[in-house]
Amino acid sequence: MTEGDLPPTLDDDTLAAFDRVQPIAASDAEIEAAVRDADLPALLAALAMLTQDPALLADELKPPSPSMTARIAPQGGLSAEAQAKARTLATQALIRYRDAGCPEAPTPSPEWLDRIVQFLIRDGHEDLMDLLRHEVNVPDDRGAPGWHVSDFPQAAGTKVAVIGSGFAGITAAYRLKQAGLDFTVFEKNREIGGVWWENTYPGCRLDTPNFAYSLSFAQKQDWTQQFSQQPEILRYLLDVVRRTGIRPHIRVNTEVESLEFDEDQAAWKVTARTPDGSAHVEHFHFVITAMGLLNRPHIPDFPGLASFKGEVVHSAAWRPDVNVKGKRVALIGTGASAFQIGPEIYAQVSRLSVFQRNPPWMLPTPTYHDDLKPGIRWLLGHVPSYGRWVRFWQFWIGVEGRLHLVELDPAWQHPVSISAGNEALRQECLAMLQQQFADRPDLLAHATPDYPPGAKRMLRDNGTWPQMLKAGNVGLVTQGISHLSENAIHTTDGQRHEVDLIICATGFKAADFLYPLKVTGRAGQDLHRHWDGDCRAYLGISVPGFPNLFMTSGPNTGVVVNGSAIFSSECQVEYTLRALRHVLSQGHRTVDCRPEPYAQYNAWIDQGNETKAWAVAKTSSWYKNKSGRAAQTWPFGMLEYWNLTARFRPEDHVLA
Ligand code: N01
Repeated sequence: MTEGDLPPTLDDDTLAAFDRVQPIAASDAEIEAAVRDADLPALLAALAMLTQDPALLADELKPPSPSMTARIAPQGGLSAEAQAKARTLATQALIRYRDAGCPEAPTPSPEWLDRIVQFLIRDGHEDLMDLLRHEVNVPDDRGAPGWHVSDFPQAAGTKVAVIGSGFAGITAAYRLKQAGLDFTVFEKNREIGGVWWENTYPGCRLDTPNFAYSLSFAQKQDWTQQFSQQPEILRYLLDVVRRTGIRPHIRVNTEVESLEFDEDQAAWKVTARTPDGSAHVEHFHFVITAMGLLNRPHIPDFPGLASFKGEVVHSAAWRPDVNVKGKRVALIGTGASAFQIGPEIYAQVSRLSVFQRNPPWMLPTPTYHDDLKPGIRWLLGHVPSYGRWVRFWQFWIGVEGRLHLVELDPAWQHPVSISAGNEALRQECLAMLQQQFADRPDLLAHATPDYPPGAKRMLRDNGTWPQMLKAGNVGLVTQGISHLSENAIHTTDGQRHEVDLIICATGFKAADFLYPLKVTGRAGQDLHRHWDGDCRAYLGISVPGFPNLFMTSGPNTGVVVNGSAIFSSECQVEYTLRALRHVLSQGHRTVDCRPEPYAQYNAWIDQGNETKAWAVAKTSSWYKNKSGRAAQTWPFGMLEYWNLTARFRPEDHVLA
């Protein structure tokens, strides 16, 4: 899919149009039916904002919001009685709103917003209010830089390069455009979208709800599913690019190969490979990397791989001509990618052999593949800011998420779990496994992880993975791969598995941040040599000695059980714009992080990670680097990261 696949013009090609809703023409009965499907706490909040009716915020309707276990309490844990009352009040409020002619939503006073948050979330919520305004105060883009380069005449001529045009690159480009800066986005692929352009494997979809996995400044109301499929997400990104007007700044088919800091010019010398294969060299004062983290395929160096005569494809490099029909297929890996591919293809192949090293823990998600309920879709399309409140509500539920269940209790004695909470989570997941494999104890033994939940990414399951494993033409291979030959994979038990096609769902070079970009900072220092395989950064964004360079999705910013990567990358971009404001407004040319705050920050991060399941457990995962340090993961809540990046700290930098 490319830009050409979008409709030529829309009625309203603006970002604001994403938020626009239709006036209500539905009957009372239709409204009542829609409300039956609603996420009630979010609907009460949206209607309270719309109508300012205090009855919608009655104490008895306040969601108790129990902590998350394997499951999320439906409707914030409201009793059946409270739910019934909430539905009646919401229906009446919508009917009154319709009868009044669907007036413009008033801008809520700070006191009223405060009251809604007190109802929805908690008392003593001051730390949340900025975020709330960022997320819900629709008419005002709270993430906007709030400054324009023309405010600072000394900053005229400042140029910024953005590397990558996935979610983070698009965010950076949009914010730079709002600030009026001269910027160029370099994209190695022939279209924007990053991983959502590259990953086209069968079954590719989100496993984080798209209300959270979308941009705060582009809240689409007409998602068809809660866990959207790849084409819908790519289409969304294409649409955002069009509506933000950043397309003319994007150079596709142009891969940045190296960055070299030029002290004289106080700028980065950017060398990029152009579509005709020639090198393009240009200086930019600032560089924002938006290269993603999980996009450089890792294909294990299996002995004999080169002698294999069949086809080999990596999940993230799927080609349209790969045909699985009637073939003997090997699926190597049982991570998030394999989990989506296997169930999608097994019915088409003659034989599917799934090569598993470690089974994943599965989170029960019965509605994983379902369309959004019609009532929810109707509410999203007709109730102003309902979608934003759903997003904020989901953020709140997920802000700590399952963090409390993956924290080590040093006094806890158990061969697998690491705390009482972790054991409770394990038991919940075990119960689901036991139920799903009740008829296949042989598979149950192999599908049961021997490490604590949270040590690796937990995968969503609605029953399709177990169903696939039980199919007559599917075999689970748990012996290690010893080597490959012309037409077979050989395992360490001496078995030979004949295959025509190998799908490597074997993950990415996640520990090698910015790979394969060559970055040469001050005094000729090479960033990869400096890191030596153990990547670190201040706030996940900057590294001392590499001035004017800002990363998104950098070291220790990956969220494991509590949030979305899109949220973090928006934090990183908004922080970067704050930093640029400071530098440009003060007439500085360079900003370089000081070594002490960098070291302190990383010590604090390491301390946080050391007590988490992903660091404690011995099992392999992409969260850890070769030295065993958790270099990818953010160990705290998302609100903490938001607050940490909300302010640029000049005292932590050398400004010159
Ligand atoms: O990769 P992975 P992934 N021999 O690294 C196995 C995101 N994502 O592409 O578990 C045999 O998780 C390895 O085995 P083990 C998401 O953040 C999101 O699946 O290490 N097997 C493992 O089973 C996810 O976490 C979505 O023992 C080998 C698998 O390959 C991340 O991307 C969808 C092996 C690799 O799993 C990565 O997921 C897809 C070897 N030599 C991905 N080497 C969404 O839905 C590795 N393995 C948004």
